[in-house]
Amino acid sequence: MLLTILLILKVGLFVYLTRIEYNQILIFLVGSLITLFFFTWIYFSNSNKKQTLAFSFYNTISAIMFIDTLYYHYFNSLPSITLISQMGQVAAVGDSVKELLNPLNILLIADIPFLFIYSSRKKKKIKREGKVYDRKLRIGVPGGIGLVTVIIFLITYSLGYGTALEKQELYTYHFKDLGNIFSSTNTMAEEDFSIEDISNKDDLPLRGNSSKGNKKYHGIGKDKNLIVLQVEALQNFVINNKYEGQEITPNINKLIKDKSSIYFDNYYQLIGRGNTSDAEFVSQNSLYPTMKDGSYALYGDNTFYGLPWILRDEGYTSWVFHGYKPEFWNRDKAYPNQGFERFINQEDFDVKNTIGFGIIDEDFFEQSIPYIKEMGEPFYSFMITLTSHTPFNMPEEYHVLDIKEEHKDTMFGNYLQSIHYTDKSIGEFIEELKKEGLYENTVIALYGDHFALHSTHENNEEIMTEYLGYDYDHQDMMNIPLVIHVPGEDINETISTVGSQLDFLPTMLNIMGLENEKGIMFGIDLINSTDSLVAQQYYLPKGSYFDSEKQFVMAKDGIYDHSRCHDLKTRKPIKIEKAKGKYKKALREIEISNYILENDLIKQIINDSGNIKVKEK
Ligand code: GP9
Ligand code: MN
Repeated sequence: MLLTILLILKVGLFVYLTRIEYNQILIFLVGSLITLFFFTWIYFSNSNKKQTLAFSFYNTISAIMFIDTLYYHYFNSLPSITLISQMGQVAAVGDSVKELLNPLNILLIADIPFLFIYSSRKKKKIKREGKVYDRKLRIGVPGGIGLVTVIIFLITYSLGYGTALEKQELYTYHFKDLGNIFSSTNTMAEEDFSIEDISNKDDLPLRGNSSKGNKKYHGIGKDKNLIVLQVEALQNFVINNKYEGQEITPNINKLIKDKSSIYFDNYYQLIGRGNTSDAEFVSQNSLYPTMKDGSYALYGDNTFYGLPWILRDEGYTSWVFHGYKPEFWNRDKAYPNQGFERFINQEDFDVKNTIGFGIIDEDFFEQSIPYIKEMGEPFYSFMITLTSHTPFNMPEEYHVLDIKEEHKDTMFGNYLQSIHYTDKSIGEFIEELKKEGLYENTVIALYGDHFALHSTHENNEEIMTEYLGYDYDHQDMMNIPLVIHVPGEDINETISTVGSQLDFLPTMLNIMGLENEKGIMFGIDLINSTDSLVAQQYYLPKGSYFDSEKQFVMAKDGIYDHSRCHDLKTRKPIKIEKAKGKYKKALREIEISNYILENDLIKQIINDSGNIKVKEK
């Protein structure tokens, strides 16, 4: 009895912690009934192990709830069982996981040690009493509860609220998740798919980013070297901003002010489970990341035709630089297929000074210069920084900014120190390029991989809202900067077209005066098009998007009427009917991109000179 009551209370806590907005009572009721079903099934049985069974069930469900709520707090969705394969990666970012724990989460498992004593006493009592239930009770009680549950399910589905249970109710979600693993390999059934879906250029911007015609800034970087800096956790709010009178990123700001730079201030992250590595993948290939695992982990062996390959076809040498273990995120296996000829990693550097993950950014940049020189010209160096990684703890000697007492030892305060440090190392790197005579003939593109300060994490929201002077939400959280510097050009401007990492490749191809003749791109050239679609599926429910005028957030329960939409600038609500067309387009694009990855279609396109052979409807 005690275990049943406690677990039902936990079902209630789970509903609260996963911030279910609609149909809470229904979801609580179904969760409680299923709990009751399992307990009555166990306790009314005549098994002599019933207490052990009940206690194991209790512990398992408590542990699942604990993991779910922890994950939910960060990702705004429930985790899939497939994530078990990512456990190693989680251990590596362990520091950040620790920061997620809060007392209510811990409550979900804190009682287990105490219940051990209760359970062993209960075990003896059950043995002593030796009660035997007759068939009527044994089957009747759980059967009756099961029947009521089934009827509730049937009614819920017939009213069109099935997804509310599938996406939010503890047991239903995990049963469905398990079912998905066994039932499908493709997210998109072949009968739903026709060759036109890929080749119809009017409908989708696939392969539609031809750089032909009179395009602004077309080819201004032609034949120049290219350095792309992907900066760890560089958010846009620090750019051109001050903290207590101190410039946070003076060196990046200086680059932005340069007459030869373009700055994109409405640029967004577009990552999935692969985090940093997905930011790389999406930016290089203009494909959506998979949500099943890191894109490099799942599709590392596929054929691609992104920036490294396109530049190699133009005679460039393409290398990638990152100061960490080569196997992390499956980079060592994935990079050759991405088109990188060499991966300069932790093993190639003299790792004397480390912060957090590995070699400090200053050493990373300094020691990369000889390798860049070794590449010969024209070169493409893709460089991924590391030091400004969450939770942003650096030894005192690296702290330069004066942080107010109230912000000391907060994530916000530590982040400012950390990103200020990375900015300094970027400044030094640029100076070094100048000294080496490399700056004048090299295009530099710089962007953040993803957010630093999660809006629901610690007291970030409170501090950031106070700092910014308006509510800190996902929109600001996912906003990262993109800067492109083309030496010798007089082009200084800020472009506010809404875009994401998906648009990086087409934008860069326009700058470099190149075309993607073989591959497929979902993005747009942010200099010559304003037809934005930033379709998120991580941190926000799939189907959510930003476009040039609005932010649409699909409802977590999968019911369109529960979704929200607001004007990007005024933040005033917009009627959700207006958002439906692009919502459908977002889902369709993501499905097609997944289909391309799952079926390694770019390989087919390249091998068969542009033709795609897929089973027609
Ligand atoms: C490690 C680094 C991790 O190689 O890329 O960053 P993360 O993916 O955790 O942001
Ligand atoms: Mn990262």
